Amino acid sequence: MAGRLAAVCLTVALTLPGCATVSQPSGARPAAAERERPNIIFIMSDDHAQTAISAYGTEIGRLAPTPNIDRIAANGALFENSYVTNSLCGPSRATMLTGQFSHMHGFTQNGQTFDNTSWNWVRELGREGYRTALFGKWHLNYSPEGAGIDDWAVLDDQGKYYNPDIITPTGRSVVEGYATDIVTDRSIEWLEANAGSGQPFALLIHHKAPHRNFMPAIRHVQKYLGKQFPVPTNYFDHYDGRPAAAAQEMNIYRDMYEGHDLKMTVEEGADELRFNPWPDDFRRMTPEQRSAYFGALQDSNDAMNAAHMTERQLAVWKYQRYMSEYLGTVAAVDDSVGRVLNWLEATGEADNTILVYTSDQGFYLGEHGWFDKRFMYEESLRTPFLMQYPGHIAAGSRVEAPIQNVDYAPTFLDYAGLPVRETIQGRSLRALFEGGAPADWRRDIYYHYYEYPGFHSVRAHYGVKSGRYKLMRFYGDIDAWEFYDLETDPDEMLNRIDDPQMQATIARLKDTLVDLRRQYRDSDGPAVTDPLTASAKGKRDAQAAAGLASHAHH
Ligand code: SGN
Ligand code: CA
Repeated sequence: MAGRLAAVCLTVALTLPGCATVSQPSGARPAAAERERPNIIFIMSDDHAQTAISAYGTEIGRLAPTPNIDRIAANGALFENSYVTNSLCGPSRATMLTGQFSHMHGFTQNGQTFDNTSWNWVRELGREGYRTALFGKWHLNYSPEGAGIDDWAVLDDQGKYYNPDIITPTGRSVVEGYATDIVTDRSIEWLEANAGSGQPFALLIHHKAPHRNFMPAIRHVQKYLGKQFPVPTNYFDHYDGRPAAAAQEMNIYRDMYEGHDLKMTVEEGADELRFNPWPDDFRRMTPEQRSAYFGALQDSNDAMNAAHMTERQLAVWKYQRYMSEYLGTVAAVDDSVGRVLNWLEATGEADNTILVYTSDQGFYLGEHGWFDKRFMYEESLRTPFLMQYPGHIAAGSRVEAPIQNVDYAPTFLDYAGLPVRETIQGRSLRALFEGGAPADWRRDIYYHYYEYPGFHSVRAHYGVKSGRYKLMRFYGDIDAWEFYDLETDPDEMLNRIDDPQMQATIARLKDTLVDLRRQYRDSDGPAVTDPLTASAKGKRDAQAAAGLASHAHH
């Protein structure tokens, strides 16, 4: 209770002069001046869907709760409308560091090389007296060398779940253990060594999980095995009227690798895996890890092989296996968040620390039949965002104002007492906690995805989300507009671009899109007013799905 009173005082200290002295246990807190400059802990996972966090009130969250991530929502704020600008790892990370859209920082697609010497908020805080560190996935190039971060140890490229290669300023080595735990251990060791030095700190914890190929820690392999998760109603999507959606290659029952991703064996009693084009993920495990991991799946695999399922039954089985593996990896991320929160609470640093949990983008958990991300449809456009700062953000807040990952950099600058740079295209979130969204807060979300051709064959597109409506333009070899009313069609199944009743709204959204592209200075891709050129039909390789869908009606 005393802690809570102290927290309330922090927000009103300026107006209630007596307050600041009321509940200050002598010597237990940093000096008043440093209290103005909070520590920052930025925890980001990779591909974590909002729907897989229980604080978001979802059915998956009920079946696979994330009690520690939920603590952040209880201590602070949960953002109900948090979006990315380009649903892909590298572009998203560059956006979070720079506060710019992809076309401005230049990292539009994975595989490009980020210029580490570009301005980023972490270096800026370091220059102003913060101790800074990053542990986990970088994925913008080989390492953060030159990015101005004091201490770092990163996973190589996408990172491996077991016994990952870790790159540090002094070289590279294989570290035995489970990636999420290794990254957490390093982070807590760093906190132990650097917190309380009188300098504020900024620590970035970037997990690999729950990214493909979805390998839980040994302790979690069976956590959700056999649990029945609700199959999305559009799992067997027909993709009618959505040519780009029909042409993707990110379907769970068609494109997922049965060995590499789903760890399915070839036959009952066998331990040989089905399609496994990148054997390194399993080969690098120790014999003990391998036998514990696959041993835990053997009965489930044997039962699957013995059942001789129909194509449709197998598609549903794959969804359940995917959920079990994906959510199993989330369990260790949640453990990690718990360890960091426990550390903050035990050391008394919690009151002076901003802690954020987010992901580099959202993810499909079977909606439209998919895994992966990239599309501007809701499940990958949305990303989790939870933030606590006791005394400054009211416990249990729910923020409805739409935010985007361009807002993180200006937020951290703001709280560190630094001016916002002109190059930044987002806006500090601080006002949202202090009196609510300003009248001129953004209403419309701008999005632009570029990586095509590429993994999973998602066509380039840009678009706007404006309240209940969404308008997108796919371009390139599929040139097509899509329009959705999310209120009547939250699953985005009905493209109403040709619906006569919608033409006025569509025209209004096109104008908004023109304005946003001008405001953010994006001239990549066709202009909004350019007529469609290529066939809108696209490759209809959704036949397998359509076949399964019609099967569903019998
Ligand atoms: C890897 C994955 C893809 C994923 C990309 C991008 N394949 O290439 O499924 O879309 O990463 O992910 S994998 O089997 O090699 O892991 S991102 O998080 O980096 O954007
Ligand atoms: Ca990612």
